[in-house]
Amino acid sequence: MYLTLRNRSDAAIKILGFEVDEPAMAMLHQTKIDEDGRSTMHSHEPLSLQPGEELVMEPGGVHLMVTGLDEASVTRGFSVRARLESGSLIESTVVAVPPDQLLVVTDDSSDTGQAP
Ligand SMILES: [Cu+2]
Repeated sequence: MYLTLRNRSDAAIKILGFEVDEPAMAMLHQTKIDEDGRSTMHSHEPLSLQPGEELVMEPGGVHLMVTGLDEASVTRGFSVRARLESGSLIESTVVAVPPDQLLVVTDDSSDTGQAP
């Protein structure tokens, strides 16, 4: 999954990880291309966002790997929680969109992203 994260606070935040409802699992991954041109995935370090910083996840970079989701959750949407270093959880509902319908909608709805 490719999410757009924005730090709207005036302090830096660190996201230690993401949680979804069991039995599904979420992991932060980083895609890397090895010497043989193969694409491999590694778990990513905690994410840090400076005040006002926006991170747009894109193919080939950081992504949230979600496994074990049932079909209904994929179409209806499901809850994703970001666990911050401060101890708080930020919850958001995510609806999966096929890549050919990918449209990045931000809160101020002024910019749109393109499909890869
Ligand atoms: Cu992955």
